[in-house]
Amino acid sequence: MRDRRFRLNDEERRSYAKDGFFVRERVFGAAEIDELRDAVECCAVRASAAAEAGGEEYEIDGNRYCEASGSTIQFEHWPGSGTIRVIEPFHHLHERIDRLIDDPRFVEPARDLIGEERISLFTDKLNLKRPGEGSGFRWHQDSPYWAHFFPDVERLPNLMLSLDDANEANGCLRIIPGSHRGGMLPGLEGRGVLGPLFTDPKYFDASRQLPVVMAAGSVLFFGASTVHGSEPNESTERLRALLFTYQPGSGRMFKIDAKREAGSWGEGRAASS
Ligand SMILES: O=C(O)CCC(=O)C(=O)O
Repeated sequence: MRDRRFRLNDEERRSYAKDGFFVRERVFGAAEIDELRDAVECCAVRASAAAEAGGEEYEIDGNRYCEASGSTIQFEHWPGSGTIRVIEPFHHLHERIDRLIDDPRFVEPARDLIGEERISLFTDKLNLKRPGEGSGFRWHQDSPYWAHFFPDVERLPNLMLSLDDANEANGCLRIIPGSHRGGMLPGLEGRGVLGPLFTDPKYFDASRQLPVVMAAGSVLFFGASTVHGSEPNESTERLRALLFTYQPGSGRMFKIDAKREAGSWGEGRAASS
């Protein structure tokens, strides 16, 4: 049964088609956000412990990564840093986060964006930007990372829940409105392994960038080809966000060899493929 309260309205549909994104303010209340903050901090502790216990360590373009506890853990870029920047996926590290995948505030708009009743999780990420050390992220689209695995990239909407007030000082996400309309854009050539996956600034207009300033509990919806990036967190405040990317039907997850249907608690849980 669909929960009609959370379905897309006409203006949201128009914004997503025209600009490649829209925001719903304060979808989650303060008490829930507190609970989710505790859950994500618990995920970070668990991921750190798993990495220290002996994950598979490697570097890409000088940045430290570790495969541990079923996640790719990316550390801050400073030499020797043990501070986690990104965990992908992370939903399996805490029951509260796993349950959130089925929340109608995510599932209902995601169904509308995908245009299908039956949807599943494609991937999920925890982005952590700690005060004074959270690094920025260069301009990129998500579609080039995913296209080899799931070519119908325009049907992979990102839903990003901000767990803290996001503003320019703490390095909120920045978006180039309308940049998705050119589809997958050329990447930067000859700049390391990740270079081709960062979007070549010749192909979009960086002067049109918008900082996505939003209150804790708000959700940003943006497409896989919407060019986005961020500046470092130079403030004294944390910035934490969780992202769920959904896909049509019952597909295999991007980084886990299993399927996780969404919106049908009990039937849809991590059934092995
Ligand atoms: O964490 C950020 O500031 C940017 C994250 C991002 O661009 C992404 O998750 O694709």
